Amino acid sequence: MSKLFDLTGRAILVTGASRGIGFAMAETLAQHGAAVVLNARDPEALEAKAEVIRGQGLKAEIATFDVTDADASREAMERIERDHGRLYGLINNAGVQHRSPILEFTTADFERVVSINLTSCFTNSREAIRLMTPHGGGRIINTVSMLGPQARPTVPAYIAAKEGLRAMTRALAVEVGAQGILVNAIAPGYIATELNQALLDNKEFSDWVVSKTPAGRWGQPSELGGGAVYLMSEAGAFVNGQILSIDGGMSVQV
Ligand code: GCO
Repeated sequence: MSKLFDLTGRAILVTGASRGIGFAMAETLAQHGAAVVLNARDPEALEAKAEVIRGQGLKAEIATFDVTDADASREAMERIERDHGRLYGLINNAGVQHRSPILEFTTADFERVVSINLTSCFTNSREAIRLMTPHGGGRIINTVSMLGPQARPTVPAYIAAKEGLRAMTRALAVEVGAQGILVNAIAPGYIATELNQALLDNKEFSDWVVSKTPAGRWGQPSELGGGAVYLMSEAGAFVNGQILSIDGGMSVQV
């Protein structure tokens, strides 16, 4: 059997992994042999999700920290290095959304979204790169969004942060490629997650998503896992600085 997508022996930290896309990516990575470390701020929710993976006879640990706490993030990654010999991969998936008309959108709202969705990805990537370099490399995936190049009203902080994260993906890819570290991004379309529950419950909005998506439906979190495996595996060994869109074609439809 080909080893092209075999992640055995690869310790991979996934942030925002107690639900939605983050958990789906972590579960699929574990199903391909990775030793996954699930991060979120709620230890009970994390442990319950880790048990779902362990119940499949697979490897899953938890690391409870707030991604905006740079020291806690670094300590968690150093612990993975001690426990597994190296941190092979990092998926910067943790993110928040804030929807509000511009005149009611406070500066604090904006700064909070940018702090979680962009700044924490920078600090965590820097600390992961510090650990990966002596081992000859590793992989970083940033969860961006279809929104960025495309926009819609009421979510300016999210769009700015996610577009910035696309740019940071390219910036880091060109800086650390020579160290064997590949940095890419996955851009989900509209996925049926808890973060989007308010949109799913809004028939007008949900019908709009379906009408604008060539695949004619919302995506499922499980449909993001394969892209993560690809970018973490030998199959992705020469992919660097790229944005992998997983959106049913929505980003290319007029
Ligand atoms: C929104 C949604 C989007 C999706 C996704 C789309 O309010 O429009 O939350 O941001 O989460 O990012 O690609």
